[in-house]
Amino acid sequence: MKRATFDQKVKELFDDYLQHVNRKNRPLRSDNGIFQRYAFPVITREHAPVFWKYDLDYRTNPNLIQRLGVNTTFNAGAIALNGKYYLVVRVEGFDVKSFFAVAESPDGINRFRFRDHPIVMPVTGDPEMNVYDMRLVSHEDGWIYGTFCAERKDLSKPGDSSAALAGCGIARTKDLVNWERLPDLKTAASQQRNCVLHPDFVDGKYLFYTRPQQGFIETGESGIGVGMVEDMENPVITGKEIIIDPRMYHTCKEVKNGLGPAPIKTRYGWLHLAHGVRNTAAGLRYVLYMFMTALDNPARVIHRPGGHFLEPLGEERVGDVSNVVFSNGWILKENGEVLIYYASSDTRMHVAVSTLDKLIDYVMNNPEDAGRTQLCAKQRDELITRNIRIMQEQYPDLLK
Ligand code: BGC
Ligand code: BMA
Repeated sequence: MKRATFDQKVKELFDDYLQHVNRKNRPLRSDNGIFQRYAFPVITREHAPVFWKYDLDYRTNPNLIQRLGVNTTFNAGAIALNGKYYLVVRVEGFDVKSFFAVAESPDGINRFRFRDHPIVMPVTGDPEMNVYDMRLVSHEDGWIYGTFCAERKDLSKPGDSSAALAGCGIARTKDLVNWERLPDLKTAASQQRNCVLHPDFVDGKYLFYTRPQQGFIETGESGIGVGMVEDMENPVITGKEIIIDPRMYHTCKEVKNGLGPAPIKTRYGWLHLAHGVRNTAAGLRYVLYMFMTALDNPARVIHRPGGHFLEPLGEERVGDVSNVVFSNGWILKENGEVLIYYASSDTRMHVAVSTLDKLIDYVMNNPEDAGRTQLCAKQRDELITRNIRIMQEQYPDLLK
């Protein structure tokens, strides 16, 4: 390529990038009264800066070839700091290694831009193969903690190139720039994924939501658990983890579940967002669901609306790992709005916007799963009967 063409192409790459990150998003009409989806994802791989992928030196890359591809940008932790909105995104290269990178937006919906440099996360004495799915929490102790999955090869099974061990990595920061790595969480279970730190001290201790599992993929008789840690510099769950939200036959969490972001405190209880997984002929299907735990005991579930909260729809259904929505970040704004960040199909980030009031109403007043088909049909039939009476009395025209 001639030098002039090279320069022109570089300029085009930067123009395309800017056009992409500056595209204004717009809300879609809500179809459930609970949240609004948005027309476009908030972060895609096109948000990765040009200089993360290309070698821009004409001498070493005269064909302007992409040297280090970015495959996906998904499963982001979220936090608001000093009036700005931050996502710590799981960025996966073509090499199938993920790393974390901070993206900043002025309003939490538009113009998310990655900082120039990704996080080069410090390692423990046993460096992991991969890290992913960070939960960010601003803890009462003054630190911002990131808990994430740290995955290593399972060396006890040398013949199996897929054998791996998942554990909970922990790092803390004040500014999302400098990260201090702490030892990985120690628990009785051989593997852990989806570990989340509760924002407040509970009886002077750190409370972790966990998801103990028997194998790398198989969770065993598990679910969302809770365990206590005394010292974050020696994070050991002593005693048994209690399962507070078990997976359950014939529900959206039949094969697996795990907590999403750290819960939000409300007047009525702790609001939780989680993912549930069902196995189907087309593979695993991931949806989001919600529940609430007691203010005086975050391990006691007090409300569990039946069914899922958000499912992969339309284009969201297709991607690197299709039929998946996953959330590990949300932000409560001062005006009571809640920005729910979710990734679709392990590929890109979206936002759904709700309010604390609507989420509380949803969690406290939507009915629980009635338990089996006949009772579910009856539950719906009762709603229909009540509605027909209301329609006869108040909207007779609608009955025609
Ligand atoms: C992947 C995760 C996935 C996990 C279990 C990991 O190697 O990076 O995205 O959730 O395997 O399938
Ligand atoms: C899980 C998660 C995510 C991912 C999902 C679907 O086990 O930890 O990383 O979104 O699988 O592939």
